[in-house]
Amino acid sequence: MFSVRFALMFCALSYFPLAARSDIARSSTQQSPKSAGKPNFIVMLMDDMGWGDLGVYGEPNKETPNLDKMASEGMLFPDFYSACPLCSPSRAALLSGRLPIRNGFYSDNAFGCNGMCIEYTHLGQQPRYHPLRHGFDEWFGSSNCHLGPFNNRDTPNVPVFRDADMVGRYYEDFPFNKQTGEANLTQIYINEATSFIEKQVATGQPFFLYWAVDATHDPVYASPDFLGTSRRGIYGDAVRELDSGVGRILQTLQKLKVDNNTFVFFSSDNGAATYNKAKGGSNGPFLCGKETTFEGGMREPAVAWWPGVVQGGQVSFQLGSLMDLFSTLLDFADIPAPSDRTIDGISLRPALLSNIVTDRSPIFLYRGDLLMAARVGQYKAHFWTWTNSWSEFHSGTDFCPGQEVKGVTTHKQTNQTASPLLFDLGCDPQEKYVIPPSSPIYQQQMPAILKAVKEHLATLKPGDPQLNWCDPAVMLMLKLKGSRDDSDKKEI
Ligand SMILES: *[C@@H]1O[C@H](CO)[C@@H](O)[C@H](O)[C@H]1NC(C)=O
Ligand SMILES: *[C@@H]1O[C@H](CO)[C@@H](O)[C@H](O)[C@H]1NC(C)=O
Ligand SMILES: *[C@@H]1O[C@H](CO)[C@@H](O)[C@H](O)[C@H]1NC(C)=O
Ligand SMILES: [Ca+2]
Repeated sequence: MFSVRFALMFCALSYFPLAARSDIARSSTQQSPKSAGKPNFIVMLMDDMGWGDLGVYGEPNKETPNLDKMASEGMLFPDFYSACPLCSPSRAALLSGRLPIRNGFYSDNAFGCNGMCIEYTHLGQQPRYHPLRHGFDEWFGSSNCHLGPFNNRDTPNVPVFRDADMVGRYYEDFPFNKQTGEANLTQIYINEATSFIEKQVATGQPFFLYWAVDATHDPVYASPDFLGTSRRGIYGDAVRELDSGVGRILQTLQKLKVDNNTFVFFSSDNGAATYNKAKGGSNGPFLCGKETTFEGGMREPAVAWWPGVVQGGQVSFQLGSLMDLFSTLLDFADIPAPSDRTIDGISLRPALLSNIVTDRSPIFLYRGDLLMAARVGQYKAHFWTWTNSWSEFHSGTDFCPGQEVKGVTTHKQTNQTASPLLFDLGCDPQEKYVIPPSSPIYQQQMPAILKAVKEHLATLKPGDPQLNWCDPAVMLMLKLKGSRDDSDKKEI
């Protein structure tokens, strides 16, 4: 009987409300035995790593020799998006192929439950959300990540699991030095990944490895061999260590001679956290960062690698989304996509195999249940603009440091629907120059965008919002940070 082994590394993944459960895993078990030619899949998903953090995208400190090599041997996607500017909804979309508004990973008081809350609210602590109940055969990691230290009875430190068993807690059994940023977690995740691959190759079964590591998410960390080795502090150290992990995983595939039978895709769940300023990552030329629907919030680094199948040294201008990985993996695995629901992803097969660009429905950029913007071709229209509230901004949290664009990076939630702001991302990837509504380009492009949006909204059936509720145990850290308050939620 054919089966694929699924393994999940690390955090972020009890993100499986019922509607977003892993369809990939479920449908695979219904397949007929044709295992001989089945490819393996590895999705490497970084946390808050920005488009501009890779050498191949122009980061000047050259911290990513392995990723740069991966790109030179594979295909680079400069126009690739996440499905949400925040961790959890973005990840649920990747695993379900569906927009968060459909799969339920959103909050319906659009600007209400604030960004951090969405990010750190994991409805996955109940047993029913365990990855092993959603198609994964193995799991190492935690349903929450990068939280704490809590260290008390009411809010104990976050547990780490190996499969069904708890193997310890962050800060206690998996030490993390908040002063120096020293932690050996990335090394653990690299070793887990390579030993899973070795074990799977030995059994001859195809596998899917979801390597969702988080060293570039605050609190950023690195192990002793990498601490202090980059030119941009601990963030660069973390990037270097993750890059070395990418190298070790690819080398393991080569050593085991399964590289030409393994599709590897590298990306990130949302843009770099620009509000961390010099301690956060880089979104390259793009506007603002994490939590926003400007390019810096959702344009992601993306590299595909499959020696002998995906020709090396290519750049694809395919407009892509993390949700496409769902459809692409099903396509390569020869598994029909579920027909009982709308799938937002498309298969990237034509791009990967023949560098053909597929025309697709727009990339929709949501915050909560509010459609903020849409990209069609190289044009992007903003229907709403907002960065963060004035009160949050005045207390020091700036999503767009040094990048204010008047009338665009607004601190009021501004309804632009009557005259959407249009940008040509081809000549203005920085979203700096609004195209005037009176211009021929505007009059030519806007009707097509509005038509596509109208069709999208007309048929959209929102899932039950599952992120309105915030677990107080998880929210404690936000209280400690003290940077957000209730008044932020009310501001319109
Ligand atoms: C990381 O591993 C090194 C070498 O094994 C060890 O000396 C160090 O204490 C570990 N650091 C942490 C924070 O666990
Ligand atoms: C991969 O390469 C090996 C030789 O290294 C070859 O025997 C095999 O047919 C190749 N597989 C694919 C899918 O190209
Ligand atoms: C936004 O503006 C449009 C066009 O003026 C209007 O139809 C819509 O009701 C507004 N939405 C909200 C929530 O105010
Ligand atoms: Ca993230």
